[in-house]
Amino acid sequence: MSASRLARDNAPRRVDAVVIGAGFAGLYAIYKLREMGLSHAAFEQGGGVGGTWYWNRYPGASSDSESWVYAYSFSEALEQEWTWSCRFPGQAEILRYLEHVADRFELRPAFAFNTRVTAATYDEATGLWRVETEHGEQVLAQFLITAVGCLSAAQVPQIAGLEDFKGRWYHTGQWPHEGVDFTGLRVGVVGTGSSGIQSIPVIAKQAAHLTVFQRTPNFSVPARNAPLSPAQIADLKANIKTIRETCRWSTIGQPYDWKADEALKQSPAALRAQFEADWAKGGFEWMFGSFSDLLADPAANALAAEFVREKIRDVVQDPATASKLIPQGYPIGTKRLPLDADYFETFNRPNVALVDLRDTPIERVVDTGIRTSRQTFELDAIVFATGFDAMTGPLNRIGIRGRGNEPLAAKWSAGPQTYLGVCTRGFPNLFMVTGPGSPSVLGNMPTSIEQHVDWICELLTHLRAVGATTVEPTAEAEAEWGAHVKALADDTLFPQADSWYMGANIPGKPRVFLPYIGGFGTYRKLCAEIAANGYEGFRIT
Ligand code: N01
Repeated sequence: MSASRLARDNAPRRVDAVVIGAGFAGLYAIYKLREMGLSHAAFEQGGGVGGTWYWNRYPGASSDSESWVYAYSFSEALEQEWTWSCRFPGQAEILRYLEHVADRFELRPAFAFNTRVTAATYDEATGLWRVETEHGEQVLAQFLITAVGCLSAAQVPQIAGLEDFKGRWYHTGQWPHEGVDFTGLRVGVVGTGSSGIQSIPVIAKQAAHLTVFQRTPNFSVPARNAPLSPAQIADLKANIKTIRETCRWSTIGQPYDWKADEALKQSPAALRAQFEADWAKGGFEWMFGSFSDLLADPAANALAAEFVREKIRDVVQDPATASKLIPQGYPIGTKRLPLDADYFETFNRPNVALVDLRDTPIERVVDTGIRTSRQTFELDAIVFATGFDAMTGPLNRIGIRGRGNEPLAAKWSAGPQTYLGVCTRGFPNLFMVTGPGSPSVLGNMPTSIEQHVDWICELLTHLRAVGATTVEPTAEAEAEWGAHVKALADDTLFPQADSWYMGANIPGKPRVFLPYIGGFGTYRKLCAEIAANGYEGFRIT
């Protein structure tokens, strides 16, 4: 092949927009870009669509939002034709749904799968993003849309000796697609966040023996999953428009909101009756559709925390195990509240043991298992349910460089700086779906994603309409937004916990509250106002 032909064949493709990620966000972004007639290229690291639901195939993985709202709302036909089997669908069903959406709207052909983006660099001279992939492909694009999720950078702890382990080890967020058969095995699970709390009861039923390595005891609320009856399905479909509209304006993107009442104003009997009634319903509503002071007033929070502690004591038969499982020292709800199916009950099984890492920390992994300061636990398999480098991790690891070749990770070294969680100064025409500083992880993700993608696409339409090519937040707007996000968080109990919301789970990560906590409905209103005022806070050129 001649050199000139080679150069021509390797010349970067030129498109209007590049999308990274084929989960809920990336699929919808492609749908919208196509609708707007913008040319696009899209890359996905995984071998198929699904994002979170492509990777998190651990036993027991399921949604914590009700199926009828953990879905797209952009297509009435889709809402009517898709039928969920139960209240909280499992990973396989959600993945089937996303595959259905990809096929129904012919979104798959837009994506290059098994293709990691290795760099995205803004060229000030041309005003274009140069996006490079692991396979050497280069694409030039005016707009770069990251749809990489908030919880996609899996975190395996740096524990000495892991390479010596003779058994198999797994991270819940990178689960083997062929599944894992734990039958007859001695299994250790490290971590008791949502992934641990969902997987532990299922693994316990399969394994010969399960040892749970717990660093911080967690509060958890029963999910009470159940199949949907034909009558419920008909009712949900008939009312879905109203339900989704309520989600759009609620605090956490769910079809309920805080009650007007405060817990501290209730009589003990009324408080208990309400807590019990919500507990019996299952799901997040127990906390986030409950009294309005639970996450703002320490005394109100303590009432809720004590209610759950009592429930744990009631369920767990061995008092010593119950006492290790009972969370203390941080307000309930300030670490992301898990929903569970018989999590605490699992510790009554004869084949399950709990190791409190606060008493006896892990010293190292050895060839036969995990050694704590007290003893070695012989294991055939280890499951790390140890979470993610949340919100900033997925963006920082892409290799994004803005004006002056500045790496995004360098700009954010003391914590993320964004305007509305969508854009960041110095990185023109970069749009982050559910980026840090957006409500995203504090609510129902599909609700957040649709709002972000719609808002970004309206902004792109606006740019075209006014003949502009570039949009970027001003320094003032970004600083004000950062201060606002911080001030709102500081007004709550959230900063008191060592949570991934605070970056506290990643050694060396700045301690900054990452999402916007002002409420999803408020945020949506604000975004709409900013757009209506000619995109206040943005420099459009
Ligand atoms: O991760 P986590 P996750 N040694 O960070 C422990 C979403 N999600 O994957 O609390 C020992 O919550 C850590 O201990 P500590 C949801 O938003 C959603 O469970 O840091 N232990 C903690 O117990 C969720 O919040 C769904 O002291 C170590 C656990 O590992 C988010 O993803 C399902 C350790 C990590 O908990 C993350 O959840 C699942 C170490 N070195 C997840 N490092 C649904 O919607 C960490 N830990 C259904």
